[in-house]
Amino acid sequence: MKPLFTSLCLASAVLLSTACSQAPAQAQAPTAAQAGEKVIEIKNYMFMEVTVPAGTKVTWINRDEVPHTVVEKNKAFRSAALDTDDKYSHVFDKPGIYEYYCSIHPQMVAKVIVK
Ligand SMILES: [Cu+2]
Repeated sequence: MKPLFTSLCLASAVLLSTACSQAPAQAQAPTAAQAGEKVIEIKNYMFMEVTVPAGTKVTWINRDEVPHTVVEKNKAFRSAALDTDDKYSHVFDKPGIYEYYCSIHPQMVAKVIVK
């Protein structure tokens, strides 16, 4: 009888500790809702400057009748030539200031500030 009693005790101890350790694992992470998507329209040979939280997906849309590109100064990202209404997206995971320009019209400069 003694071995059976011992194993029953062990089994209930395992059940108890499992039930206890599951509770904190089910708590939800509260940070996921902050990052979203931000749209930048390229218009009249100009970008828009934006400030976004880390994790944001930024999408550029070319509203001009000429092609533009989106090229980061330190090559963090680089789009192909965007024709009218073409889009390009980049997800900004790390905080920082990202200066970029259009390689076809180098006077077009702007920045994305990631907090
Ligand atoms: Cu351009």
